[in-house]
Amino acid sequence: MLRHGKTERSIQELYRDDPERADAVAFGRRGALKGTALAAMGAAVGGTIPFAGSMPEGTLPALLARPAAAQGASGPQVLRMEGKAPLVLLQERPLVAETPEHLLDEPVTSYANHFIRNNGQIPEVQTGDPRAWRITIDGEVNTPLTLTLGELESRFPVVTRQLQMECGGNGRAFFQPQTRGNQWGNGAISNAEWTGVRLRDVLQAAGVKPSAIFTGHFGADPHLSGATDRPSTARGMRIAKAMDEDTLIAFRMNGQPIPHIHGAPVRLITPGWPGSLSQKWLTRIWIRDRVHDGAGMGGTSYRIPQRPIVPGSNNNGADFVEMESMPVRSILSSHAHGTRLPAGTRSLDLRGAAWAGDLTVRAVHVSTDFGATWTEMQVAAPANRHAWQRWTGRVSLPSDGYYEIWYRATDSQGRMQPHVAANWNPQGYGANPISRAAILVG
Ligand SMILES: Nc1nc2c(c(=O)[nH]1)N[C@H]1C(S)=C(S)[C@@H](COP(=O)(O)O)O[C@H]1N2
Ligand SMILES: [Mo]
Repeated sequence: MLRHGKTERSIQELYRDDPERADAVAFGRRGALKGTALAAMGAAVGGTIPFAGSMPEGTLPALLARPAAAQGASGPQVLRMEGKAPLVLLQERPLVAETPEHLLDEPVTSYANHFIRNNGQIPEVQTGDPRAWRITIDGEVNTPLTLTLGELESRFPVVTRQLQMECGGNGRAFFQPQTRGNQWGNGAISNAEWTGVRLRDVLQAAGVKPSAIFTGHFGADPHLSGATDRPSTARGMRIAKAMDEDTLIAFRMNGQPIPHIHGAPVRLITPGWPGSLSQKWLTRIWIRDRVHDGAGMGGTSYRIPQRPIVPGSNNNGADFVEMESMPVRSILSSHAHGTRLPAGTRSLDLRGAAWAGDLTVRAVHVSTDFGATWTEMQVAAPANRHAWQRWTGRVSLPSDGYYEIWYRATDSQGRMQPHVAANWNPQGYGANPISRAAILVG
């Protein structure tokens, strides 16, 4: 915290409201960043800055500028829930918790480290046989179906896949100006192993009519207000994505029945598209002859501008488009942001993951000198389509001091994570800027 006038505000808050002022308060006038300004910055980050010469002017060191949620368990509030790691609690009601990047070090995301996102209340835990749970497929189909979980499992081929699920708002905290919604860092992502049946097979059994263009999803979670006639969320997708062989009606996560908080006993998994399309506690799929108009559809909900709009401006989203495949992103999982390493450490073995919605990741690069030079990492192939890709690599450090690990991925179409969050939109979707983790040596 930093004294500023009569009230104490965090440098993050000040930076958000008035970045130039924050920069001046923190470091004095930067100019060429030498002499006292450089010394002040070094004092603020706890070490000399070997690559200060290539630091972009007007940028706060990552140690001070990264969103609270990205700073792991030192952040404001920690989730306390049985079997769960100390995730960062972003909201209690509805319950929302982010996984700090360094806890995403497992190739397959465990229950303990899986993020949580709810829009409504958490439904009551079901008693009795989960195989009796029913889902309905209706609307633009020849034969509406009501199937129990037991029937789903016995009638259709059962598949197991590692699938990324990422909240549409992942990275929201990187937007300037701030947008409404949970201030996610990069941790609203998982790559669990899901077992279920293909939605496509079930839709084919029902017989999709030519008039079908969209799905509409419903779950058993009550609206946050408790109103029983309002679904907490009811999103939908283009039929083509519903017909993708990786879009599953899932009933096992990592070989076990799906834990309650993650949608027991049955949920959708729609990998690579906004996580909101992975309906938990699934009860019904309504096949529509128009773009679905349920809760969380239309306007600025999960919709993004086709042409950039003025950041911070009002817009009703009328000419926005649905957010579909998520943009390329990388995480660093080997070192927590803010890690201090022993004096004399001269190289770092780095690890992380990267993914790009329906696409794959072509490359991951890391810079330790504020982007002046970049080192290419090794990127493994995905375990299967729509799984994330793990990356590893080594960087060397010339001396003790304050470093930032900058990491960025490039997708299979050559699109790279941008330097700052781009295509600002009112509800903050799709922010995927290059990430910066602070590391102190000595
Ligand atoms: N029924 C229901 N399904 C839901 C939600 C919800 O609030 N209710 N939230 C969605 C959102 S926004 C996301 S990002 C994912 C999160 O899944 P998780 O809590 O298992 O991580 O679930 C989706 N499915
Ligand atoms: Mo989400």
